[in-house]
Amino acid sequence: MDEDVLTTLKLLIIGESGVGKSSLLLRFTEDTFDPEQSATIVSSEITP
Ligand SMILES: Nc1nc2c(ncn2[C@@H]2O[C@H](COP(=O)(O)OP(=O)(O)OP(=O)(O)O)[C@@H](O)[C@H]2O)c(=O)[nH]1
Ligand SMILES: [Mg+2]
Repeated sequence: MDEDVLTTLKLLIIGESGVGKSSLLLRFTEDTFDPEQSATIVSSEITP
């Protein structure tokens, strides 16, 4: 085994809007929390 190989981890976070997906990721990657975290994608109605 090559000891220098870096492992890439891909993580898919799925959930209802506003449940805290971005906050969870920010806590994990930067150990920070923003109580006014804005929505990642501003919701827009998808009409058939
Ligand atoms: N008190 C508290 N508030 C939280 C927690 N996690 C997230 N929030 C707040 O809840 C709101 C929504 O959090 P987000 O991380 O933006 O949620 P999201 O799932 O990424 O939302 P979308 O991007 O709209 O899908 C923000 O105001 C956060 O600050 C928590 O563990 N405790
Ligand atoms: Mg988000």
